[in-house]
Amino acid sequence: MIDNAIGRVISRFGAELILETQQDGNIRCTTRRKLEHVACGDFVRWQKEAQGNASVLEIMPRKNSLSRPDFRGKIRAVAANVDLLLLVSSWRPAPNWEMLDRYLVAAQQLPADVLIIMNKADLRAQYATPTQEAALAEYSAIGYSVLHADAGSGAGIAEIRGAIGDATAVLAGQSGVGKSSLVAQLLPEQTIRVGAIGGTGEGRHTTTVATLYPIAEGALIDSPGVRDFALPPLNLAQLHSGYPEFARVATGCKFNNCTHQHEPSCGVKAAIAEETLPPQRYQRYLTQLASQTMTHI
Ligand SMILES: Nc1nc2c(ncn2[C@@H]2O[C@H](COP(=O)(O)OP(=O)(O)O)[C@@H](O)[C@H]2O)c(=O)[nH]1
Ligand SMILES: [Mg+2]
Ligand SMILES: [Zn+2]
Repeated sequence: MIDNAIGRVISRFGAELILETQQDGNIRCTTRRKLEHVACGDFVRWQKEAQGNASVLEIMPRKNSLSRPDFRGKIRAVAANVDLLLLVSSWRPAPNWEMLDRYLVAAQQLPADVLIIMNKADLRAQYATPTQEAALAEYSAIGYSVLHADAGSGAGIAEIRGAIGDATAVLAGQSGVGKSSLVAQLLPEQTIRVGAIGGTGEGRHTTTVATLYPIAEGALIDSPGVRDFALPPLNLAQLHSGYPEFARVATGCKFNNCTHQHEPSCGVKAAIAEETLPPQRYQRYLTQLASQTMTHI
């Protein structure tokens, strides 16, 4: 009997994929050809084999994919067909705003919607510094949605579930901020591996493979923690797409390829001087600009 259908990649172990299928539930599936690039969230065409095995025939075209370097430094897609990035930070480990900014640029490139989640709300009073509070307030002022959550008490969980709706959402953020703990709250029927907290307040890398969990009408992807998230080389317009607060004032720049750094008659620098733009974001933008190998300006 030959059955031919579309399934979605839930996770991958070497050459073996776990697929979510309509008619057979979750199945193990081998890849015939080398499907090097298949990622969690991909849709694939699969087929039943004579011995009751199943194999993948092809990867369907993707809407988009979120990529980052693996432990060998090789750029890999970790999630495909992404609608929403859940960007998780916490008060301990301390927020890494540079990384959050890079994820916001990446979200524009996908494109995907964004929800900024500040987890470990229970540690806010104890650990949040005035500078960190000001940095966080900048994101809301720009117009990003910021949600305070506590994976311990369950605060914010209903809001996160509501934000996911029927979307495919990916949890992203430093290791130890509580991504897997949020998954455990969102999907209490699943067994989720949560990192033991170390002396540094940072969880251990216990999430070893990217996994897609069905949630209500949508899907939620948890992936192994990363130390950092690097952007691919971008052009200036692509980089600027991650700084929507510049757009309004950049109309005052003399040059339309203004980098808002050293140019005369720069609307962004003027707004910074007048304190009408968020200053911490601008300072980090300059760092990001300097670290980017501009493919073209
Ligand atoms: N105090 C506090 N600890 C949390 C919270 N969420 C997660 N943790 C702890 O933080 C550590 C890392 O959690 P984990 O979910 O593995 O983080 P991940 O690396 O982002 O997946 C674990 O010890 C969790 O128990 C929270 O809201 N409050
Ligand atoms: Mg994890
Ligand atoms: Zn400018």
